[in-house]
Amino acid sequence: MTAMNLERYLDITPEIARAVSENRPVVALESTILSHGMPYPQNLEFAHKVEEIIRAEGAVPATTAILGGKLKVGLTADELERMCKPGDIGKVSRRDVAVYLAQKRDGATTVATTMLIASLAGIRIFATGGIGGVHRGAQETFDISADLQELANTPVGVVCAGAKSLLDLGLTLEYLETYGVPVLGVRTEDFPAFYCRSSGLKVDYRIDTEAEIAGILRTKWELGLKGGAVIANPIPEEYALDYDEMEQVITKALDMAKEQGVHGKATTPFLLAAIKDMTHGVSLASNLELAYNNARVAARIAVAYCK
Ligand code: PSU
Ligand code: MN
Repeated sequence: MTAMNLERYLDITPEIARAVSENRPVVALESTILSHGMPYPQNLEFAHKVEEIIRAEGAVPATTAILGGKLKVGLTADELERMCKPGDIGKVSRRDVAVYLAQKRDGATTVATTMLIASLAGIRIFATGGIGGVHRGAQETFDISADLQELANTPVGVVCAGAKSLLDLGLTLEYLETYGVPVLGVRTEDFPAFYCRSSGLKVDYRIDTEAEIAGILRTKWELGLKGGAVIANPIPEEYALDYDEMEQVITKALDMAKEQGVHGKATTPFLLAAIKDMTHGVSLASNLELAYNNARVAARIAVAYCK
């Protein structure tokens, strides 16, 4: 995207703008995980704590959102609250961005949109929970998250705990391979399945240090290769959930979605909420912890990338 009049739309806090211009580490964060992925008020507590974790590692957090006709990079406490309180915040993927800006609607950024905004702001590293991917049954529904095309095209490294197995993780990895997106395992050979340390599938490369990951990203972009990377960081052992139990819950959630005719952009939030309800909040605790862990690793990669 060659952006003209970018300053008309991009609103970066002075702290983040300065860090980017001085080549100091910055980590982008998404807001769909807040508005549509977690309940209030746990999401607000999470939003602050995840930023503190990034700061403690010596990087600057940059939570993104679309507010008042601007692509926001860095949110005030009031703005974080706006993203977290139940209300009328939309879910903004790439296709929604121009509509939300032009109509000054307020929206939460998905992985795809956060990558887009981060790259416009000069930020290379982004921490989240899980990425979207190829949905089960995509052969029929064509439901493939725009996150994967963003990874194919936009130069941002995304630290995540893999993806939830409500997706077809095998097809998700095939898709990433086709589009030239490396999948790097953080101190693991296994592709993690969000709540579980392994999906039974393998990452492309196990990488043991944040510095090596930073070096791989640098090499990719110095070569002018477009697109990002999936940096798959498994949930800490003590918070991991049982794979077979989660599989049962997920299967039930998928059946409910089918019965109720849920489709399109509503699918992922519906499934996330159903899983949370069925696990009585146990999944929420795991979700919080894996995201903190991703923020910590992302900050370390960002620090190494700026050396
Ligand atoms: N997966 C999760 N938690 C999330 C999401 C996905 O485990 O919060 C969110 C992310 O913002 C991701 C988006 O980018 O859902 C994907 O939505 P879709 O499948 O509609 O592209
Ligand atoms: Mn979809």
